[in-house]
Amino acid sequence: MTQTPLELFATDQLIDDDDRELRDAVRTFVDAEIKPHIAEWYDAGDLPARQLARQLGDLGVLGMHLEGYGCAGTSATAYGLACMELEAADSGVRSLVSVQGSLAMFAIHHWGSEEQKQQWLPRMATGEAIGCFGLTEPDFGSNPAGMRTRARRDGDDWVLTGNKLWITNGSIADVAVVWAQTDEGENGRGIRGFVVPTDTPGFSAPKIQHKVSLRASVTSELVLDDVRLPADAVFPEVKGLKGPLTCLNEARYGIVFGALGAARDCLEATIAYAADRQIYDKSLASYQLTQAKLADMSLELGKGMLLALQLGKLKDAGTLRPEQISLGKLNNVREAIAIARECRTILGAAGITLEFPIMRHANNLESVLTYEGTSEVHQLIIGQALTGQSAFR
Ligand code: TGC
Ligand code: FAD
Repeated sequence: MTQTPLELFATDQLIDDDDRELRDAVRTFVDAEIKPHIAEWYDAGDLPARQLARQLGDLGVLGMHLEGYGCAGTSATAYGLACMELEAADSGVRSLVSVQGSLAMFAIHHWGSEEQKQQWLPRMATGEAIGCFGLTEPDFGSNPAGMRTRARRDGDDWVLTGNKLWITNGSIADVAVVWAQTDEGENGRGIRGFVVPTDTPGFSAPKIQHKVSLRASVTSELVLDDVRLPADAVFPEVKGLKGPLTCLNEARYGIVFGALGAARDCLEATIAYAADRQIYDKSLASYQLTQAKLADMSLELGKGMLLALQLGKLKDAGTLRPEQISLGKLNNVREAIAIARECRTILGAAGITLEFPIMRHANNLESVLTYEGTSEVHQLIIGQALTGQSAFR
């Protein structure tokens, strides 16, 4: 009798009934509404984001682990498991949900004024309004403290000028959370967050073309050309990098689970392919070298799942620390990409087409390895936690 890799680890026994039920609902949605179309969307370099956001809102996954304002208020573990199912379809779909829920909505929920929350969160939870999160700039990715986007006071107003790059959902967003340097502190300490309706004069968001990774996702530049905002557009309390980094903790946590979804999808497709593929009159699955690869990949998938569930437990208990999230993001994305590439070898030439999900996942995972903190950044965060010494600069 054959088993799927995660059945072998019996990880379902570690998940409570409510979380499993939510996970299964997301899986059913993904199987019916996303998987049949995803290769086509990827090929076209686009996805029907507006319609999808509405469907994801109906499913209840947008800002699902937030409380109030129309959000579902689920456990963190349930949120992680939802990310896993979404990324089993495509990292671009998980990105849409991560950026909406963990970055844009979380930023407003955690740092916003009551008026900002009331204005945006209910519509973002239903998918009627789409959000993006602008931190990265052309010259400042891993080191956001150096950002050049400026926010200056003009009377009571704020005026924003600068450029953000590689911003998920940028061209389709109704609202952008934009982080900008003010003159309220040096070396990143004056960074503040702004809630920018994207129809504000001076705001534009051209779409980045010709990506060969994360094609089923909208990635954009944000251009802020003297964007004038009222005094109450700023997050009232938070100053410094702590503002955006608190949001990144949330999105990185989702990726810990999400990356495993992509890996699981690759492995399941590969096991099925190997069973069918005949080589020298025997199935490819019956060869020892194939089985050794499948066993090693299952081991890494299962270990990654145990790590993700442990981090979920810590997050639900309210004790999860950023360096622990880095352990999960570093390991699970690194292993997911290794699994995707190894699976591709088992499919041979067939592995390079969109008929199978594998090369699509492998290409997507190149972005996942880089965004939300590169592997090197997470090594440095873990290194700092272990030694007490910062090696960033
Ligand atoms: P450092 O001096 O260490 O810290 C500056 C201030 O921030 C606080 N802090 C944190 N707060 C909350 N959570 C964390 N994880 C935090 N890490 C640091 C820190 O306590 C300090 O606060 P205060 O009050 O004392 O000022 O900062 P640094 O300049 O040395 O930066 C180092 C580092 C590595 C933390 C940071 O630069 C980093 O993480 N770089 C990577 C940037 C990144 O991940 N960008 C992601 C952009 S968004 C994105 O990619 C979306 S992809 C789409 C998708 O998710 O699908
Ligand atoms: P760099 O920072 O230039 O890094 C280049 C290399 O140098 C990497 O290998 C890095 O690890 C290494 N490096 C950097 N610092 C050190 C160091 N101290 N020591 C040793 N090595 C180092 N950003 C947003 O703000 N919002 C978004 O919605 C968003 N979506 C994205 C979507 C996609 C598809 C992609 C690809 C990116 C997205 N990003 C987004 C940007 C992403 O967060 C950045 O690409 C990432 O933080 C890395 O920055 P960078 O690309 O400028 O690389």
